[in-house]
Amino acid sequence: MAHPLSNARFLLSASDVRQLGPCHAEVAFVGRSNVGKSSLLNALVHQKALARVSRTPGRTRLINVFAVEDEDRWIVDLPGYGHASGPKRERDEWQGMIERYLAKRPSLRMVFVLIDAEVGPTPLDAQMLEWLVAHRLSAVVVANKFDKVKPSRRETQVRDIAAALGRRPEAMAWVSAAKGTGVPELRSVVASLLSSD
Ligand SMILES: Nc1nc2c(ncn2[C@@H]2O[C@H](COP(=O)(O)OP(=O)(O)OP(=O)(O)O)[C@@H](O)[C@H]2O)c(=O)[nH]1
Ligand SMILES: [Mg+2]
Repeated sequence: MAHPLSNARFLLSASDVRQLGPCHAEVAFVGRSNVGKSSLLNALVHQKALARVSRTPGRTRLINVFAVEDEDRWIVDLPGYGHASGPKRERDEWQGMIERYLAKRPSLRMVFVLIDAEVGPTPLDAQMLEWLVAHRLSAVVVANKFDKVKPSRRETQVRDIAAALGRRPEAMAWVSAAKGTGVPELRSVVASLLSSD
């Protein structure tokens, strides 16, 4: 068998959930702008530039859909929330776009909520997690940029972040999209979510 998630390809971009047809299974990546959603997605699918990576926060402005294995098994890269720049009306539009997508996809099996492992969860991250719980959606917290946490601080940081979110550290993913730490484990989780019936 080929490596899991090795044949991902771009399927379409949408500005509204209503533009998406049905699919069999999908998982989505959400998180603050610049937290590394696109980078992590590229790392997970073994491609350098499938999802666009940017130094400019707020770059991914559309719902980007990638197919893995079959046409109807999707990984969805969502626009980042909480960037400071841009008109408020535009920011509200993106927030609405994300929430409508999350609320309207019965095939959505898991939402991966990325947080910055160095910064820790922001109020907006906590709000997103509460929103997901209120809407009965399954979510896994993925702490990315773990490479930026000094090795001597990692243990404390893991404990503090998990405590702040009221989650068990083992139930979270601790990864570095840049260095590849934790990526194979997360890849297996994503692959099994998408491949089951
Ligand atoms: N050190 C480090 N940098 C990272 C990591 N992951 C992403 N980055 C960097 O963080 C910046 C933002 O990455 P993106 O993948 O574009 O972030 P995003 O969440 O998709 O951003 P938006 O699309 O704007 O919401 C880029 O400069 C990446 O190179 C990581 O694990 N470690
Ligand atoms: Mg992005």
